[in-house]
Order: sequence, then structure tokens, then C-alpha cells
Amino acid sequence: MTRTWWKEAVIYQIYPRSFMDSNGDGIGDLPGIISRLDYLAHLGVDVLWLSPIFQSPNDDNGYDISDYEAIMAEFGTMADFERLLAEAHKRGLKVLLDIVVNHSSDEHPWFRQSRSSKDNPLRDFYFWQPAPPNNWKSFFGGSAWQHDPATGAYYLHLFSRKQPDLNWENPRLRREIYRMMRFWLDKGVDGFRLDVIPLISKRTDWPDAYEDDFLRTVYEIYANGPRVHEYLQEMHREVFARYDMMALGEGIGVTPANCLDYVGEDRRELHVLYHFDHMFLNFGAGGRFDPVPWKLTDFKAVFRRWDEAIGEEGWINIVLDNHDFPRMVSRFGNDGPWREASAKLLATLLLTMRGTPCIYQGSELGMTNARWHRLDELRDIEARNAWAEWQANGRNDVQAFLEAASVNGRDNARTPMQWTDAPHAGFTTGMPWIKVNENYPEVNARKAMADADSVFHYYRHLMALRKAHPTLIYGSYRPLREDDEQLFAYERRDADGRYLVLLNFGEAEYPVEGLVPAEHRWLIGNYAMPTTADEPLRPWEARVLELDA
Ligand code: ISL
Ligand code: CA
Repeated sequence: MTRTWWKEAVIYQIYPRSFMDSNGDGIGDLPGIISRLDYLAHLGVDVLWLSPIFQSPNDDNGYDISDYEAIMAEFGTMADFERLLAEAHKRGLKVLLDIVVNHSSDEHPWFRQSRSSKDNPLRDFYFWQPAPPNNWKSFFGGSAWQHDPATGAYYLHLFSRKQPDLNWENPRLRREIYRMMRFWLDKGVDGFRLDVIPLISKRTDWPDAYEDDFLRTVYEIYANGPRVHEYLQEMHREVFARYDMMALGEGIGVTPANCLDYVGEDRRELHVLYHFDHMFLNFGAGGRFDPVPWKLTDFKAVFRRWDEAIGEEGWINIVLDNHDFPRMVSRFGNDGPWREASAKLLATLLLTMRGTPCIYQGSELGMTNARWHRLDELRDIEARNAWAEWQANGRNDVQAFLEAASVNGRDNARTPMQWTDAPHAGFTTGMPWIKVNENYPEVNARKAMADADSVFHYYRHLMALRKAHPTLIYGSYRPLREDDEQLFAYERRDADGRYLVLLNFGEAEYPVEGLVPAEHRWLIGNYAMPTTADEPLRPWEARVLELDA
């Protein structure tokens, strides 16, 4: 297997709107990020992934781009971006931009022209139909086809009405996109995170979707379209192959069966992608606002299946949360009495699995889901639309909806970064665009940095350990006790070393007899070093041991 920087790196995802506000307007911005680069360098991450920073009317917080080559005015200027890039590079941090090319904003000049008349030269930069050709639904609720009065036709939008899907069948559109990508790479950015990239090729025979199974529709109808690999190979040739860069795909709809088609080293498509199988585990039939319990055995099986599928031939990301999902400690850990222990346990998983880890901002502090008490606290278009849909279906129980949003809503991960115990967690001197999590006096960066036992310092130690023991990066993955509902255990191994990771997903002690060989060295853990090899795992204990080869 080839060794590359993007396999060894740890990525840190910044959601710029909620990271740091420099001018008191309540919205995070690029100068705010610059002011925190020393913090990020101290944490010890290698690559920053910035959620979209391009000009946008913010129907979906920047995932609706109206100019791919301009900076969102609220975030700053191109000069600010160039300074951010230079200052990041000075500290050895690389920068990935989040490029959204499955769709644009309806305010993009391309769409303005496209919608203006049927014979406009840009008409088929988007998908127009005289009437909806199928029953497709949008990710954000309602039909995926929107009537447009200017020409009396319908356009496709898999996300919001303000996010019309781009028509990749059009070679001129593809050329424009590759040119735009080179524009950023020529400026010195180190790669891209490619939003919903498996969706760019559409089934233009327009088959019907499964009425009652949206996720199945995503996997089988929206994603992995007939020309997706042709487009990605072209993109690789026209863009990726010309730079030393990282192309990270958001792998929505990709499965273990087809993942190597995207990231197999011989394919010359993407370098790496992240998948969703464990992220959808607690989605019920009604999606994220219909949460259901998840089981550790199912969670572990996802990691095993993906590792087996990727093998030595490709590479994936390891992701436990991001701006689209609840906070990992609230979801997979325990955000009550065991918040710090379980946040560290999840950090251990994230940083000792095979794959390039993505840390989402604030997880290094053990930030938790917010509680949503009122509808008007919610900001996410997905949540607002979902509530409208509940009502349209005669469900008017506000409390039940807020309960579901508190478990699974995307706003949970979008509350401002908690820097200090000052008002608004030190994120802004003004009024934050979304409420701050109430626990900021307890959970904040200043406090964590001053406490040698904090989640923050545990992340630092783990990242240093990962660099010092490359087996934790490249070594094979062998799961143990796969049927156990409390223990997540595995070995990482190659010619250079052998490691055992033990993770107790629960409050009860877990006996380790039969798991730990007598000869071993304790490397790191979220409790004091055990005094005997057989000491049971304590509540939410994580232990990483080095074994004899
Ligand atoms: O959050 C989801 C819907 O329930 C996810 O399925 C999400 O829509 C999917 O992962 C795609 O996400 C990406 O594209 C969206 C944007 O809203 C998300 O923030 C982005 O990560 C549209 O651009
Ligand atoms: Ca600001």
C-alpha cells in the first residue's frame, strides 16, 4: 500500500459560521479562524477542512453557492482567505475547501440565465422537465421538482428549492467546474471535500423512487448514477492529477460493495471518502426526526464491513460526527456523568481505526448536543421543513418534535464553539446567529487547556501517539468479540508492531480475562494505568496496549 500524507493526516472540520466571530456580528468568519490557528496547531491536527466559505444566500448555510470564486461577504474577503491560507501553511496546517458541485444556489448567475428562457444557452446547465417525470422527494422534504413560472417548466432539486441540481451531462458545465477547481488549487489550497459527490450523475430515465424508504432511494436511485465514474475520472485527469492534493468525497449512497470503484488506487477517481452506515443507524423509518435505538454490534459490524471492503486497495475516512449529525458524545457515548470518559473513549476509536480521521470542531472539548426548547431556536432548513411536513401530516406535537430534534437534529452540532466561560462562550461579543449550548461554563477550551486531564489534552496525546506508531495508521484491523454488546475491541498489526484497543461502551465494569496477554505495555487510556493486567475495564474505559509481535 502506498504511504501518503493524506493517509497519515488528521483532519479537523471547521464550520466557519460557528467557529469564531471577529467583528461582533454574531457570525463566525475568516479572521476569527485566523485568530485560532495557534489553538489548532497546538491541538496537533494536520489539515483543516472548511465548510463552504463561498458567496451564498445561506439557504443551507453555504451549501448553496452563488459564486464559486468569491468569499461569502459575512465571512470576509479574498484577502482574508489568502491570509488564512498563508498563516495556516506557516504553521504546517493544510487547508481543504468544501466544494458543492451537485447543485448551485438558485441565485447563481448560471441558474438565473437557465431559468430565464427555454432557449437560453445555459438552459441545460440544470434539469428542466415540462412536468415532474417521477415521484422524487427532496432530502429536505417535499417534491424534488419545482415549478418555475418564468418558463412554466419544472427543475430538479434533490435538496432545497434554492439548490437546483447541476446537469453534469453538459460538457461545458464540467469544464467550468474543473477550471474553478484549478483556480483554488493554483491559489495554494491543498484539496477539496466534495459534497454529495456520488449524486452528480442522474438517472435520466427518471425511475420512480421507493415511496416509503428514502434511504433506499438514496442508495439505489439518487447515488451512483450511470456516468459518475466517467465524471470522476475526468475530474481526476483534469484537476486532481495535476496537484499534490487530497480529494475527499462525501460518500453518501456508497456501500462496501462499490466503495473501491470510487477510492480504489488504480481507479484514479477520489483519494478517500467517508460513509454513512453507522451515522444512519439510529434513523427510523421517518428519518432523523424519528430516532430509534442502535446496537453496538451493528455499529461494530459497519467498521468491519468497510475495512474488509477497502482492504489494501483504497482508503476511507473515519467520521463519528460532523455538521450534519448529532454530537458524537451525545449519540454514541454518555453526555451525562460519563461525558469526559466517553468523549475520550470515542476519541480513541476515531484515532486508532484504519482510515483518515476527521475531528469535528468542539469534539476535542467533548461538546454535547444542545437541548431545543422552542421551535424558533432551530435554524436548520432541514429541521424547519421537517416540522412543516409533520404539521402537513396532521402531527402537531411540538414537544415531540423538539425532543426528536434534540436527539438527532443537525443544529446540535452547529452551536457556537465554546472558547471560554465569558458570555456567549467567548464566540462573539454580539448576538450569536444560533444559541450557545448552556453547558459552556463547564465545557470550554480555556478550561480544557488548563486541565492536564481534559478531553483536549487526551486528543493531543493520541494524535502524537498515532504519529509515533505508524501501525496505528497503516496496520491491519482485526475485530475481537464481535457479538459483544458492551465491548468494542480490536487489534492493529503489521511488521512494525501490534496493538490492542479495548473500549468499554457502558457503565458496568467489563472483565478482560482472556483478552490481554501477560506481555504488554500500556500506551494510553482514559483512566490511570491499571495496576494489574487483569484489572476489569472501568465505566467507559478505553485502553490501548502494545503487544509483542
Ligand atoms: O443530513 C442529511 C439529511 O438528512 C444528510 O443525509 C445530508 O443531507 C447528506 O449527508 C448531504 O450533506 C451535504 O449536502 C447537503 C448539505 O445540507 C449538508 O450540510 C452537506 O454536508 C446539501 O448540500
Ligand atoms: Ca463575524
